[in-house]
Order: sequence, then C-alpha cells, then structure tokens
Amino acid sequence: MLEWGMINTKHAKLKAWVDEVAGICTPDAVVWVDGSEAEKKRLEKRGVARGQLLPLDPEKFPGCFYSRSKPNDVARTEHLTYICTKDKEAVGPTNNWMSPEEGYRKAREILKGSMVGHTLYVIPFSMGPVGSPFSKIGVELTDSIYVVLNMRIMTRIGQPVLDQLGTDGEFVKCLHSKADLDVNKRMILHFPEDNTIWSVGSAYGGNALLGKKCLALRIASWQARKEGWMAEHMLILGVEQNGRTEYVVAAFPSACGKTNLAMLIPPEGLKGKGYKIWTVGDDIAWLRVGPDGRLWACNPEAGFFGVAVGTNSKSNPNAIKTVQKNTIFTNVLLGDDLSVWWEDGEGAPPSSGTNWEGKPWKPDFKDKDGKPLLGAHPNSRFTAPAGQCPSIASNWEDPKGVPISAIIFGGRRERLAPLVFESLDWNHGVYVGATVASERTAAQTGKVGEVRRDPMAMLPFCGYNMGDYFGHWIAMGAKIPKPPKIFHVNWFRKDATGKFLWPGYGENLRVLEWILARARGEGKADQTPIGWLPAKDALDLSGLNLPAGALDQLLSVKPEEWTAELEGVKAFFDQFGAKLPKELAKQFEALKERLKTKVAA
Ligand code: OXD
Ligand code: MN
Repeated sequence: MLEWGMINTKHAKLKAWVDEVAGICTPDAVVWVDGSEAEKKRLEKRGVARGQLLPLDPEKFPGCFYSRSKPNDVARTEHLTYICTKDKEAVGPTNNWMSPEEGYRKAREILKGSMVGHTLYVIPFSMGPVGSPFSKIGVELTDSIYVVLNMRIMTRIGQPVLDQLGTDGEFVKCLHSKADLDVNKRMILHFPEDNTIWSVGSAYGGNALLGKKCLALRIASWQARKEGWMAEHMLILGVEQNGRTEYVVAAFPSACGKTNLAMLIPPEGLKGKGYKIWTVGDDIAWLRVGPDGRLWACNPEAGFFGVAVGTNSKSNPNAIKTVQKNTIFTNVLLGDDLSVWWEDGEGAPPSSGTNWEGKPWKPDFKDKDGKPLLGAHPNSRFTAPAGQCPSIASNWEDPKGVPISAIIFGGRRERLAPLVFESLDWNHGVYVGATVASERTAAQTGKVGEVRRDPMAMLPFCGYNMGDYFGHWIAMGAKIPKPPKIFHVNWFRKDATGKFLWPGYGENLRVLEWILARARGEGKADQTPIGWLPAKDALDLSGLNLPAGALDQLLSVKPEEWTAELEGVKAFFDQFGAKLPKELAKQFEALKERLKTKVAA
C-alpha cells in the first residue's frame, strides 16, 4: 500500500495503530510524511491537481497558496466538540460529554470506508521544539492534503519526530477524516484517558489541525493537571529595553487581538525609550516551574494560524510582512490576478475576483440584503511560519522556554472592565481569570456580540472539569516560589456614544510598560475594590493626545456595575457545585465585601 515516504520507525505500536486505522478508513494508499522539501512540492502539486489549492502569483506571493472551505465549515464548532471520558463529571458543565464507547462507535460509523479513493497521510509531529522537556509528540492520520501542509507550518513534523519517539515513546493518537464534510456527521472527539483525538467531517483549522486546539489545549490541559504544569490559551511576548528582556503571557478569547499584541510595534510616542517587542507565540503557551522558581513558558506551535480580516499595516504590520511568502490563505478573497485581499486589510482590493464562497466579486457588488458582498469570511485565516515574522524572538525555540514576569487576562467589554488592573495576589488573580467575560467573535459559531463568560479564555479548550481546572491554577500558585503577578486588560471599552476610548494596537505597549513596572515592584498604583489600578500619572501617555476625560473613563471602576456583575459570576460558579475551589468562593465573598464598603462610602 505504501506509495511514497519511508517508514523509518521501529515503533511497533505506532505501526499497528496506523494499520488498524487503515483497516477502518480503507484508503487507497498510506503515505508517511517525512517533512522533506521534495515531499512538500509533491503535496502542493497534488493539492493543485485536485483543485484543493491554488498557487498565488509567484512574483508577489512566492510559495503561497489559496484555499477555500465549504461554506458550512469556516469556524470551530463547539457544539460538535466532545470530551469522552468514563465519568461524566470529569468533563464538567462547560464541556459536551460522550462516553468513550459511544464516541468511538458513532465516529467509526462515519470513518468506515471514508478514505476510499483517498490517501491516508501519517504525520508525526512535535508540539514544542523536538526533544524539549516541554514538548509532546502526536501522530495525525489524515486524508487531507490541506491538513498536511498546514501541520507542516504549524508544528515540527517528519523524521526527526519519529527519531525522538524511538521504539516505544508515548504519542497522542490523532485521527482526522474529512469524510464528506457533512455538518450532520461532524464530530470533534477527545479521549483524554486514551491519549486519543478523533475528528470527522470538518477541514477547518481549529477542528482539523489536531496539534493545535485539540492536542495543545484540550488533551494537554488534562496531561498538565496530572503532571503539574499548565497548558494555556496564551500568547507569549518579550519586551526589551536597555538590554533587558522581560516576558509576559496573555490570554484573550479567540479573535480578540492576541496575534496583534504578540507582534506589537512600539508606538511613535514611546520611540525615544528604545523598546523592542519580541514575539514568542501568538496563541498557546505551555508553562512549567523552572529551576529558578519562576514560571517558564514555551510556545508549542511553529506557525501562526491568524485571522486575516482586520489585519493591516496599522493593526499588525509584522503579520502583513510575515504572510508575504510560504503562506496558506483560507477563505479570503481571491483576486483574478492571483492576489489575496480581505476586508479591513491592506491596499486596494483587486478590481475583480472570487469571494470566499466562490461567488464572482467586484468591489461594488452587493449581497441579497443590499450590503456589500463580503470578499473574505470574517474568520478567514492565514497560516504562516513563525520564523518569518520580523519580530520573532531569537530564542523562540529555546527548549527551556522563557521566564514569565506577568500573566495578563483580557476580554472584549464595552463597559465595566477598566483599561488595566492588577490583582491583589495569586488567588485573586485566579479569580480574575476565572471570571473573564467577553463579547462573542466570529472565531466560533454563535451570535457575534453576545457576552459570554470565558474563564482564562479556555472555555472551549479546557479538556476537563473547569472546577478542577480552577483548582489546578490555585494549586500551581503554591508550587511557584516566585510567581508572576496577574493582571486584567480591556482594550475595548467604549464611551457613551459607542466610540472606543483606547486606540489599542501599538499603544498597548503603554499598558505593558506599567504592567512590567508593577511586576518589578515599581510603578504607581491606587487600590480599588477590584485590584490595583494605575495612579493618574502612572501610564506614559506622551504623544498620545487622548481626548479630555478619556483616561478617567478608561480607569473608572463603578462599584455598582461590579456588584451587578457578581450575579452572573455567581450563576457561572454555581454550575461547578462542590468542584468550585473554596479559594474562589472566598475571593467572591471578599470582592463582594470590598464593593459594599465602596458603595456605602
Ligand atoms: C484560534 C481560536 O484559531 O482561538 O486560535 O479560535
Ligand atoms: Mn486561539
């Protein structure tokens, strides 16, 4: 059956598993992916021949390809995502549960014969630099060339991974089949007790690139709790000034600007201070306690799977430079001149093209409601190698990771949350993370704009009971001799007329500057019931020209609004019953008391 690619492994269990899956899915051929350049070329050629990929203008976009998905397969489908464990309580109230027997049985029905006429690719991959103490190995079996080429960018793949795996190393068994891309037969199943992921019926990145959300967050979070580390939905960035680089991690819900923040360019107004920002990761951080007693972070990914719409030279100049070559664009507008474009993007649109749905498109075309016909889907994506980013940190692949000075949580809130605040201590910081709420974006199906609670931005990604997850955070605090401080930011606060109060993007460095000063034990702050806020003159706003009163609004804490928010928090916490750590219940009561005093005063 072997077509091309060498099985250079003596891992008997791996080979047996590949045979077993081939027996279920009955592909025409099995190809072991070695990660070579020659293989990449062969795959691209195949993808093009089958109409799954289109090469872009080789002069303007060397090595870039266009891909379009089915219109019903453009975002993660949380309602079709399950954690399959023996005990239902293990997944908690915020995950969908299925028994492993039912999960395997239902998916097997769909998988049976699903690869007839197709090739099954075997992708050995490492999340994290091959051989790093942070890293975990997976093997993804897939019938999608798009998945192989994306995994090639997003992870380290091929022979070096098989070598690292040896004859009996542990790996996560990841099985993906597009099947017939029928939404009614779509299931993203995680079996943490078996170190296994089965995904059927979708080719969308978050559902199909199994190293990303499925392994590096859902399965890894389960492993991390067992093994005493943390797998988080966080960017990692370094701030360099005067020869010193300090690192922060930040968790925001999907499509809230993690990629933009990770690649920030210092603003004009702070130019004189000589800052440089270094990108280590834009989506996922694995964190471990280092020998020096600090928390260290590693980016398990090797590429960026970023939201295209809204990415431009103002919002993220580094991303624009990153995607000029060797990038796969999904569901953006394809110009007739083999260019790509998206709304709120870069430069003028092409005079004509084909939109993400495959419809003919011109800049003045309207949809059936008379609105401009979208060129790109709001969750259209680019997949680009991290090493191409101009701000990539020279140590981004350091096997020991980078030391973390601050943890930042954030959400998209028009009201309530101030621009930034610092928690009172670790446990209060865990409470702050556990109560993050945000307005829904296009990265998940559902009603855009609706506020939902998204603790630590992990609601869709925590592979076990979130009550236990909060407990794990509390327990980790006790295990980190020199813990980072924990902060909360909100770039999205609006004034009474609905205008954003904070300019965001590069200007966010002004907030990072204060955060890092506080982490060092410097920086002026005022205590409020919700935590420490920058003192009036503590943020460097030189050259910013904020409208009069904007800073006051950005830093205002209204106890009555926070008291009202407690109701939602209580309802959210109540779902976890006895699983809610008593430390969080205590934090809730303490905040309620602090707010009461303030309201009374
Ligand atoms: C992502 C997401 O794609 O969070 O990173 O949805
Ligand atoms: Mn994400």
